[in-house]
Amino acid sequence: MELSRDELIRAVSGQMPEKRWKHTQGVMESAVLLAEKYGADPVKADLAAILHDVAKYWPVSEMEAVIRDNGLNEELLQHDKQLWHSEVGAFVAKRDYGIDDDEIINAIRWHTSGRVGMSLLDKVVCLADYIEPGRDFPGVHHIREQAEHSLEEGLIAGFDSTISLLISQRRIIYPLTMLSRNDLIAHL
Ligand code: DGI
Ligand code: FE
Ligand code: FE
Repeated sequence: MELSRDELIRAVSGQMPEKRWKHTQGVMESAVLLAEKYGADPVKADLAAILHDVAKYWPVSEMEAVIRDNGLNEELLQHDKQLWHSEVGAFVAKRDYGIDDDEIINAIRWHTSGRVGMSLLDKVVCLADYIEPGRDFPGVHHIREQAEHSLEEGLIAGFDSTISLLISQRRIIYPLTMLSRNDLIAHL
Protein backbone atom coordinates (compact mmCIF):
# COMPACT_ATOMS: atom_id res chain seq x y z
CA MET A 1 0.00 0.00 0.00
CA GLU A 2 1.50 3.30 -1.08
CA LEU A 3 0.22 6.37 0.81
CA SER A 4 0.93 9.90 -0.33
CA ARG A 5 2.63 12.17 2.21
CA ASP A 6 -0.67 13.99 2.82
CA GLU A 7 -2.52 10.71 3.40
CA LEU A 8 0.22 9.59 5.74
CA ILE A 9 -0.04 12.84 7.72
CA ARG A 10 -3.81 12.51 7.97
CA ALA A 11 -3.61 8.89 9.12
CA VAL A 12 -0.85 9.49 11.68
CA SER A 13 -2.23 12.73 13.13
CA GLY A 14 -5.55 10.96 13.72
CA GLN A 15 -3.80 8.46 16.01
CA MET A 16 -2.69 11.00 18.60
CA PRO A 17 -3.82 13.99 20.63
CA GLU A 18 -3.26 17.49 19.25
CA LYS A 19 -0.27 18.07 21.54
CA ARG A 20 1.61 15.01 20.26
CA TRP A 21 0.87 15.94 16.67
CA LYS A 22 2.36 19.39 17.34
CA HIS A 23 5.46 17.66 18.72
CA THR A 24 5.60 15.48 15.61
CA GLN A 25 5.43 18.57 13.37
CA GLY A 26 8.33 20.04 15.35
CA VAL A 27 10.33 16.84 14.88
CA MET A 28 9.60 16.99 11.12
CA GLU A 29 10.94 20.54 10.98
CA SER A 30 14.06 19.82 13.05
CA ALA A 31 14.78 16.52 11.31
CA VAL A 32 14.74 18.13 7.87
CA LEU A 33 17.04 20.95 9.07
CA LEU A 34 19.46 18.49 10.68
CA ALA A 35 19.39 16.28 7.58
CA GLU A 36 20.28 19.24 5.37
CA LYS A 37 22.99 20.39 7.76
CA TYR A 38 24.63 17.00 8.25
CA GLY A 39 24.09 15.38 4.85
CA ALA A 40 21.25 12.92 5.48
CA ASP A 41 18.31 12.49 3.10
CA PRO A 42 15.72 15.15 4.08
CA VAL A 43 12.85 13.27 2.44
CA LYS A 44 13.58 10.17 4.52
CA ALA A 45 14.09 12.30 7.64
CA ASP A 46 10.67 13.87 7.09
CA LEU A 47 8.92 10.51 6.65
CA ALA A 48 10.63 8.97 9.68
CA ALA A 49 9.69 12.03 11.75
CA ILE A 50 6.04 11.85 10.66
CA LEU A 51 5.84 8.25 11.85
CA HIS A 52 8.27 8.17 14.78
CA ASP A 53 5.63 8.41 17.55
CA VAL A 54 2.76 6.76 15.65
CA ALA A 55 2.31 4.12 18.38
CA LYS A 56 2.90 6.45 21.35
CA TYR A 57 -0.77 6.42 22.41
CA TRP A 58 -1.53 2.81 21.72
CA PRO A 59 -2.91 0.89 24.69
CA VAL A 60 -0.11 -0.95 26.48
CA SER A 61 -1.83 -4.32 25.92
CA GLU A 62 -1.91 -3.74 22.14
CA MET A 63 1.75 -2.78 22.04
CA GLU A 64 2.60 -5.90 24.03
CA ALA A 65 0.54 -8.08 21.67
CA VAL A 66 2.25 -6.68 18.57
CA ILE A 67 5.68 -7.29 20.12
CA ARG A 68 4.83 -10.88 21.14
CA ASP A 69 2.88 -11.88 18.03
CA ASN A 70 5.40 -10.68 15.51
CA GLY A 71 8.69 -11.83 16.96
CA LEU A 72 9.80 -8.31 17.88
CA ASN A 73 12.23 -7.56 20.71
CA GLU A 74 10.52 -9.12 23.76
CA GLU A 75 13.34 -7.97 26.05
CA LEU A 76 11.65 -4.56 25.91
CA LEU A 77 8.72 -5.98 27.84
CA GLN A 78 11.01 -6.20 30.90
CA HIS A 79 11.66 -2.47 30.63
CA ASP A 80 9.78 0.83 30.82
CA LYS A 81 6.62 0.85 28.69
CA GLN A 82 7.77 4.21 27.32
CA LEU A 83 10.33 2.25 25.31
CA TRP A 84 7.81 0.08 23.48
CA HIS A 85 6.32 2.64 21.08
CA SER A 86 9.42 2.92 18.92
CA GLU A 87 9.63 -0.85 18.31
CA VAL A 88 5.88 -1.05 17.63
CA GLY A 89 5.97 2.13 15.54
CA ALA A 90 8.67 0.73 13.27
CA PHE A 91 6.66 -2.45 12.76
CA VAL A 92 3.38 -0.72 11.94
CA ALA A 93 5.11 1.88 9.72
CA LYS A 94 6.01 -1.05 7.49
CA ARG A 95 2.88 -3.17 7.89
CA ASP A 96 0.15 -0.52 7.99
CA TYR A 97 1.67 2.55 6.36
CA GLY A 98 3.57 0.96 3.51
CA ILE A 99 7.02 2.28 4.46
CA ASP A 100 9.40 -0.08 2.73
CA ASP A 101 12.69 1.68 3.28
CA ASP A 102 14.83 0.05 5.98
CA GLU A 103 16.68 3.28 6.76
CA ILE A 104 13.39 4.95 7.64
CA ILE A 105 12.15 1.92 9.58
CA ASN A 106 15.39 1.76 11.55
CA ALA A 107 15.28 5.48 12.37
CA ILE A 108 11.81 4.93 13.85
CA ARG A 109 12.84 1.76 15.67
CA TRP A 110 15.89 3.31 17.35
CA HIS A 111 14.60 6.84 17.98
CA THR A 112 14.18 6.40 21.75
CA SER A 113 17.15 4.28 22.88
CA GLY A 114 19.53 4.78 20.00
CA ARG A 115 21.66 1.74 19.15
CA VAL A 116 25.31 0.86 18.82
CA GLY A 117 26.36 2.00 15.36
CA MET A 118 23.58 4.49 14.76
CA SER A 119 23.11 5.42 11.10
CA LEU A 120 23.16 9.06 10.00
CA LEU A 121 19.37 9.01 9.68
CA ASP A 122 18.98 7.37 13.12
CA LYS A 123 21.00 10.20 14.61
CA VAL A 124 19.08 12.92 12.81
CA VAL A 125 15.68 11.65 13.94
CA CYS A 126 16.75 10.88 17.50
CA LEU A 127 18.35 14.31 17.93
CA ALA A 128 15.41 16.10 16.27
CA ASP A 129 13.16 14.41 18.84
CA TYR A 130 15.21 16.06 21.61
CA ILE A 131 15.50 19.55 20.14
CA GLU A 132 12.29 20.21 18.20
CA PRO A 133 11.05 23.79 18.82
CA GLY A 134 8.26 22.74 21.20
CA ARG A 135 10.59 20.92 23.61
CA ASP A 136 11.12 22.67 26.90
CA PHE A 137 12.93 20.72 29.59
CA PRO A 138 15.96 21.44 31.77
CA GLY A 139 19.03 21.04 29.59
CA VAL A 140 17.38 21.39 26.20
CA HIS A 141 19.30 24.62 25.57
CA HIS A 142 22.62 22.80 25.98
CA ILE A 143 21.51 20.01 23.63
CA ARG A 144 20.48 22.59 20.99
CA GLU A 145 23.86 24.31 21.34
CA GLN A 146 25.75 21.07 20.85
CA ALA A 147 23.52 20.18 17.90
CA GLU A 148 24.66 23.38 16.18
CA HIS A 149 28.16 22.03 15.70
CA SER A 150 27.94 18.25 15.99
CA LEU A 151 25.26 15.63 15.51
CA GLU A 152 27.12 13.29 17.86
CA GLU A 153 27.76 15.89 20.57
CA GLY A 154 24.09 16.82 20.41
CA LEU A 155 23.04 13.22 20.85
CA ILE A 156 25.47 12.60 23.70
CA ALA A 157 24.02 15.63 25.47
CA GLY A 158 20.53 14.26 24.80
CA PHE A 159 21.26 10.78 26.13
CA ASP A 160 23.08 12.29 29.12
CA SER A 161 19.98 14.31 29.98
CA THR A 162 17.75 11.23 29.72
CA ILE A 163 20.09 9.10 31.81
CA SER A 164 20.45 11.84 34.45
CA LEU A 165 16.68 12.24 34.62
CA LEU A 166 16.16 8.49 35.03
CA ILE A 167 18.78 8.38 37.79
CA SER A 168 17.25 11.35 39.61
CA GLN A 169 13.87 9.59 39.50
CA ARG A 170 15.38 6.28 40.61
CA ARG A 171 14.10 4.63 37.44
CA ILE A 172 15.65 1.68 35.64
CA ILE A 173 17.91 2.57 32.72
CA TYR A 174 17.52 0.55 29.54
CA PRO A 175 21.08 -0.68 28.94
CA LEU A 176 21.00 0.12 25.22
CA THR A 177 20.61 3.83 26.01
CA MET A 178 23.95 3.75 27.82
CA LEU A 179 25.59 1.60 25.15
CA SER A 180 24.45 4.07 22.48
CA ARG A 181 25.88 6.97 24.46
CA ASN A 182 29.17 5.15 25.06
CA ASP A 183 29.43 4.18 21.39
CA LEU A 184 29.03 7.81 20.30
CA ILE A 185 31.74 8.94 22.72
CA ALA A 186 34.07 6.12 21.68
CA HIS A 187 33.82 7.20 18.04
CA LEU A 188 34.48 10.89 18.57
O1 DGI B 1 8.30 9.69 22.52
P1 DGI B 1 8.92 10.97 23.00
O2 DGI B 1 8.35 11.43 24.30
O3 DGI B 1 8.88 12.05 21.97
O4 DGI B 1 10.47 10.70 23.27
P2 DGI B 1 11.21 9.29 23.34
O5 DGI B 1 10.78 8.41 22.26
O6 DGI B 1 12.66 9.63 23.41
O7 DGI B 1 10.71 8.65 24.71
C1 DGI B 1 11.35 9.04 25.88
C2 DGI B 1 10.65 8.46 27.06
O8 DGI B 1 11.14 7.17 27.37
C3 DGI B 1 10.90 9.34 28.26
O9 DGI B 1 9.67 9.48 28.96
C4 DGI B 1 11.87 8.56 29.07
C5 DGI B 1 11.46 7.15 28.75
N1 DGI B 1 12.50 6.16 29.07
C6 DGI B 1 12.38 5.28 30.08
N2 DGI B 1 13.47 4.53 30.21
C7 DGI B 1 14.32 4.94 29.27
C8 DGI B 1 13.69 5.96 28.54
N3 DGI B 1 14.28 6.54 27.49
C9 DGI B 1 15.52 6.10 27.19
N4 DGI B 1 16.15 6.64 26.14
N5 DGI B 1 16.17 5.13 27.89
C10 DGI B 1 15.63 4.52 28.96
O10 DGI B 1 16.26 3.67 29.58
FE1 FE C 1 9.11 8.63 20.87
FE1 FE D 1 8.89 12.02 19.81
